[in-house]
Amino acid sequence: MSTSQKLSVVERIKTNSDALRGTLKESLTDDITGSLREDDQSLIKFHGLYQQDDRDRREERSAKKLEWLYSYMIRLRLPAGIMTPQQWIGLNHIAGEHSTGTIKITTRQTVQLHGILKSHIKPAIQSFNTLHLDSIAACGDVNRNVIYSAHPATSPLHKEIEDYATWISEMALPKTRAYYEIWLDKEQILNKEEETDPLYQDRYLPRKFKIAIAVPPDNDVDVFGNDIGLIAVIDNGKFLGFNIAAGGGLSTTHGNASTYARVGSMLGFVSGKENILKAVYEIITIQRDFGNRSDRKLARLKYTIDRIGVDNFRTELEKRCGFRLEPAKPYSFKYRGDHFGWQRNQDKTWNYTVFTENGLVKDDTSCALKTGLYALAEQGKVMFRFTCNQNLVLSDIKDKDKEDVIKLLSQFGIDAHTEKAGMLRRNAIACVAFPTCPLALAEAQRYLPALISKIEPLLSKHGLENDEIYLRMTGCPNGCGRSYLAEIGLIGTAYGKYNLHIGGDRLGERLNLKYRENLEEPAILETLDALFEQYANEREPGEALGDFAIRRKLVGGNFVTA
Ligand code: SRM
Ligand code: SF4
Repeated sequence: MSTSQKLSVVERIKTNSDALRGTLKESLTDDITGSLREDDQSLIKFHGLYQQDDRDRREERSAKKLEWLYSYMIRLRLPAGIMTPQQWIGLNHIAGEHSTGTIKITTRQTVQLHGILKSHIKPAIQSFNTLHLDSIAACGDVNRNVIYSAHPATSPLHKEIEDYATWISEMALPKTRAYYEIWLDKEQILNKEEETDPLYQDRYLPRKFKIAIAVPPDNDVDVFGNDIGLIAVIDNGKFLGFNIAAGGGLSTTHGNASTYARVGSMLGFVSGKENILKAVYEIITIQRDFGNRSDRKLARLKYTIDRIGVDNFRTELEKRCGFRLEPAKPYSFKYRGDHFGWQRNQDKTWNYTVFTENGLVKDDTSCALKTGLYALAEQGKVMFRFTCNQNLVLSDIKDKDKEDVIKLLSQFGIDAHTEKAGMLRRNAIACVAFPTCPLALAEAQRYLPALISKIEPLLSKHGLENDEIYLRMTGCPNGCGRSYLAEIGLIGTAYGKYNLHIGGDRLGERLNLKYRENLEEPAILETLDALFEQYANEREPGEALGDFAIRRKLVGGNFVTA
């Protein structure tokens, strides 16, 4: 243990949980309440679910002396974010039968369903199981969904490297059979030794853990915002191995100066499947053994690395691995957004990337997105790939099928919806926030589209409407929309108020810094108007907004770059 301080409450819950079973079975059958017993609310996260309530209805429920309107969010484990059309059809049905009906593509390349009532959790999980989908370890103090560059067309080696996402995800799955017993009614395990877990033991990790794989030239996964960032090194058309960065993390807590966002530190280069997996595994064990288990605010790997020091961390890693890391090899990112519309792959198949504003798949007056995607899945000629920018790539389309896909894209207005989205909007991200996120201080996905409609005229006024600018909004400083890696970050401080950060770079290698505090909408618009004017008039040729903000010292001090 790294600290002699008192363990946090969650540590006790984990070790006393009987391998994540807790009293979940009892909590589920208690129909007096829509909620779970307290400890089970922590444990259910390891099964990929969160207890939530409808925050829009809290006051009304409290006034009527009713329990809050509890429901559950499920998040799927989906390494590299890929689904077959059959799985999309199933997901669509499950969304309709058990949740609000809206499918939410997340910033970690998977999907969430919200508003699932307690009695619907088990049927929903059982239905997912028939589709070979699960939510094991999608949340909780374990390795989460392993994300992977989403665009097959940008690198000829995309398919070759893709399997690492699944290999790592499977290597880092908890060994407990609790998920199968509780949700799928599998027989209770009698010999507990069968689920001995050398990686997680009985205490799991001190905190959530995230791994991303980037395939240059794309950094669409924001590789430096992850606990482990693997950057594929490609030379002369050959995949050589990965540069490994560690200790990225994008959350802070307002008013707690010991918390900070951090980009991952480069540890070195590793080649060969066995050594790559070993290095990833041992980084996780170091965090397991040295991470802070007293203060959950300081428990992520970024704090462990800063406490130990990057060089000592590398030495410990090499000791555990039994081999040395080579110095990091050259790589070059060129783009971090999604490549919308049609793209041709090396294997002569096609992709069409659909704009999915803030990841919300539903029908509205301008586009029957959900119905259209269902029709495309029924047609069976596309694969579904989620992006970490909350969009969707319809991939693996054969030449002979392209016309059929075009017909459906047009019939449901999906192509028009994608093409008409302006540059700022299509690159923007907003987290969930209200009404389901219990930690939200301000709106995000319900508000950003309207705010962008007010920012777009300002861009046009200064001739910037076709510029590539990355704007991201989060309802609190946890950074779920990776707002600290944006050129413009809006970070909720209170209802209707945001800190405005600027100075992040276009490629996701430098964090932004706070520019203005607690702005309401009129002040946001006024500040951006002035910023855009200055940028339009004074930028150097080709200079990105974030780089301009740094060169002109609009935000000061220590710029943190990967
Ligand atoms: Fe997140 C907690 C939503 C990506 C940092 N995040 C939450 C919870 C579960 C709130 C809670 O703890 O009860 C949110 C659920 C809202 C809801 O109603 O659905 C939530 N996070 C999301 C998603 C859905 C945002 C989205 O709109 O896409 C993303 C789901 C990703 C996934 O599929 O796994 C999501 N969260 C992120 C990211 C971005 C990333 O990983 O690339 C971050 C910043 C990166 C990082 O981890 O450093 C992020 N979420 C957090 C944190 C702060 C963690 C920390 O280090 O302190 C919390 C709060 C916590 O863990 O205590 C949090
Ligand atoms: Fe909730 Fe904050 Fe994450 Fe947004 S950033 S989903 S408000 S925890």
